[in-house]
Amino acid sequence: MRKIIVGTSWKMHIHSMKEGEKLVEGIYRSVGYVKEVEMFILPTYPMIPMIAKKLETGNIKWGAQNICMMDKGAYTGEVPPLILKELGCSYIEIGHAERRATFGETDKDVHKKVRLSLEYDMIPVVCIGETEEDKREHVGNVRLHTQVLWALNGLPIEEMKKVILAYEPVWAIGKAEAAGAEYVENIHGYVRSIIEKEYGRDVAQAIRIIYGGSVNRDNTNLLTKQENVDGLFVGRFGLNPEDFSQIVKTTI
Ligand code: G2H
Repeated sequence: MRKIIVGTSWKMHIHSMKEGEKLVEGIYRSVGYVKEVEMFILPTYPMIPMIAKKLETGNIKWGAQNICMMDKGAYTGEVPPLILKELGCSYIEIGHAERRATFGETDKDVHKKVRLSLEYDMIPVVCIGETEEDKREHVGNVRLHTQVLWALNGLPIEEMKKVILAYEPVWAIGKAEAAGAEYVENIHGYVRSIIEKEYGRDVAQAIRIIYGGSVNRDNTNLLTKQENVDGLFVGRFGLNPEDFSQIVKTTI
């Protein structure tokens, strides 16, 4: 039985510590003690210690929106994974479409980051998803197949089961509406079938596949009713405690 998980990435939408404090306090007040759903917040790096303090008690975990491919050395501007672990991060977002497009992150980079996160005992939340162009050219499934195999390639089976895949079709990110529930269910089923074919049924049934891309309080109901949708990854529409808690509650 896969536990439902709802996470939110604040991306770079929260522009000050004060704003971050207010938001995390509101979220904590409204869903901090929900037990039925696993929850996490991914703020920007400098906010992590503040978030960790605010979420010390209760059931909401936290993490980072990225991790360095290397764990130490002369890498200006990067953050050592051990520090993320020391700050209590439980989840690491990897390979978001914005990072792939704007910062040139490749499948190979994603793979290195997945390994490093697991090595430091943090759960990788690996974003996968086809672009608008992939969809138009009918190569969306090929894209997903490649991304899934790169993410999981060669991991020990027990480690592999910890990975969370976040299906975020690039064409549905930052839009008014999420992808349709039936479409999402089909893709999640396909992703699970890729895993089953490569690594067996046990792993395929254990890995959680969540949906992200313009999730809002009005479109979660149908999405989370789908058999292969194990949770949600929320962006803009979770930047308000009311909305985030509403989204969490629809998954229970
Ligand atoms: C997609 C999502 C966050 P938004 O990246 O998972 O962001 O809901 O703003 O499209």
